[in-house]
Amino acid sequence: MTKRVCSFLSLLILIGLFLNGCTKVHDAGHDAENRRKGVTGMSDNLTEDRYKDGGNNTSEADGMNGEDHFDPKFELLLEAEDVAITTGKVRPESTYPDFSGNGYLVGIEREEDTVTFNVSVPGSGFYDLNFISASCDGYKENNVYVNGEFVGVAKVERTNFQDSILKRVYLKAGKNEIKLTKSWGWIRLDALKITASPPIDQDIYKISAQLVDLYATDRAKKLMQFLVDMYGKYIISGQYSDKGINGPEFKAIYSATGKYPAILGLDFIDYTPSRVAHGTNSKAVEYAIEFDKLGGIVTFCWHWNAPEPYLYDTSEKPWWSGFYTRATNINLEAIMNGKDPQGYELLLRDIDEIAKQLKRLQEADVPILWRPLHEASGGWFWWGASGPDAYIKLYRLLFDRLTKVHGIHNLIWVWNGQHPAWYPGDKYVDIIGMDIYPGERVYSPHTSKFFEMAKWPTGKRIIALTENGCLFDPDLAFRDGAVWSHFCTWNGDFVWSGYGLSEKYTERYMFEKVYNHEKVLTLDELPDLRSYGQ
Ligand SMILES: [Ca+2]
Repeated sequence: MTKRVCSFLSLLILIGLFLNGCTKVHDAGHDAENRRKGVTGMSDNLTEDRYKDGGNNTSEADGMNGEDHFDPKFELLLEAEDVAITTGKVRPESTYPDFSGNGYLVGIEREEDTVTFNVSVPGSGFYDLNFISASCDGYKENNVYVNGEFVGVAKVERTNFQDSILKRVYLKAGKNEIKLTKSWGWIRLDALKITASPPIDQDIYKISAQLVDLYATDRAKKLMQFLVDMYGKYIISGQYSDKGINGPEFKAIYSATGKYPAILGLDFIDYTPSRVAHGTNSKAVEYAIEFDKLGGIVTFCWHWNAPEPYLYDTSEKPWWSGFYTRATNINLEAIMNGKDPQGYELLLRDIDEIAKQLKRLQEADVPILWRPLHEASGGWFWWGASGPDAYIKLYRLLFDRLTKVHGIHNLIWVWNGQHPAWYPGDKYVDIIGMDIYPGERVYSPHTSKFFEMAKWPTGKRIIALTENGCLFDPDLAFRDGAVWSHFCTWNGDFVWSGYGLSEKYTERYMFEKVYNHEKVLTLDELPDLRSYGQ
C-alpha cells in the first residue's frame, strides 16, 4: 500500500469514526476499509472509441448462430493498443520497453478512464483472463467487469510487463464485454490473453476433519465434521450482530426472508482490558451461549484494543479506536523480539482476559469458530503493522497460551491473515478465511479469489468468506465452483439501516434469494450439532 493510500485510508477511518460515534467504531472502520477496497460503478459514458473494432473478432461472434461449443484449448491474444475501446484519457504509448505488438495503453488514472475488450468465445464456460501489464510504481490492482458484472481485480506488483491472471471467469458463447476500470489505476496495459480454464479439481472440497488442537472438545470435533461434510455442497449463512439473535441485523433478515442466519458473528472487543478500563462491558458470551442453545453456530473475532500505555488517546486518535495501527504506537516487532518486555507482559495479560471468556464458553460446551488477529496483511490493525514474522509469532503465542496454559479446546482456528506469507503453519490453522467488501450491490462470488486461495501453500483447508459487505449470489458460486464454506456479513448498515432492512449493499430481492436458496443453510436447517455424526 502506498503512503498516499494509507493517509487517505486514515482520513476515511477518522471521518467514519466521527460520523458513527463510539459504539459503532468497528463498523466505521470496516466501512472505511470498504471504501478503500470499493469498486466503482461502471461508466457507460463512452466518450472515445478510437480503437473500436480495430481487428477485434466480433464478426466471428455474429456468425456463430447461437452455437455453443466450449474449446478446452481456446486461446486468444488481444493487443490492448490495437483493439480495446477506451474512454477518458486512456491512450496508446510505445516508449516503455518489452511490450508486445505495437505498444500498450496508459492513462488509467480516474474513474472515467476505462478499457473495454469486446471478445467472442466459441462456448460458454470458464476462462482465465490475463491482463498483461506493468505497474507504473509498486503494487496496483484494478477492477474487472464482464458483461457489466464485477468479477475481480487484476493485480500487478512490478514495473516490467508481467502476467496478471484472473482465473475462472465465466464467459458466455458469443460476444462478451470485458472492461477494466480504475481501482488504484497507474498501469501500462499491454494485452489481454484469454485461455480456457482447466477443469476444477474436485479434490479441493475433500478436507480432513482433524482439528489442529489434538485435545479439541467433542463438540468442536462435531462442528468441524459438519463443516467438512457440507463443504462444496452447501453454503452456511452467517451474520455479525453485537446483540445476538435479537439484534437488529437478525431481525431485519428474518423479517425480509423468514429465515435466521445459521452463524452468529460476535466480537471480544469490549472485553479487552484497555477498553474495560474506560467502562466498556459486553454480553457477547451470553449471546453466544443463547445462540448455541437455539442450535446455531458461533464465530468470534477480536478487535484487540492495544494496551493502555500504547494508546495515543487524543481527539483524533481516541482510546476506543486502539485496534487500528494509526491509534497506537505499539511495536509488535519489538515486543516479539524481546525488546519490550513490559509490552509482552501486557499482551499476555490481554490474552488471559479473553481466555476467561473463552473458558466460560467452553464450560457451557459451546464450540467457536475462532478468528483472531484478522486481516493482518492489510496493516490497518496493529497486529499486522510489523510484518508477517512478528504477526506469526503472536499468532503462535496466542495458540499456545490458549490451548496449553489455559486448556481451552472448544476452538476451531480460523486464520484470516489474508496473504500466504502470513500463514502461521499447518499446526495452527483449521480453516482459512478471506474478508471481502466489493462495494455496493456487487453479488459476485469472488471466484478468482477463491481459486487463488485454493492454491495457497496452506495445506488443503476449508475456505470461508469470513466477512463480507454484500451477499454473493449462490447460483453464481455453484456455477463457478467457488463454494465458500460459509459467509458472515458484517453488522450495522450492511443489513440494518437504523429503522429496517438496509438495501445499500444488498437489495431485498438478493436477501430473499440467498436466505431461501436450497443450497444455503439457515438456522432452521441445521442438524442437531450436539449429536452430529453419531
Ligand atoms: Ca501490446
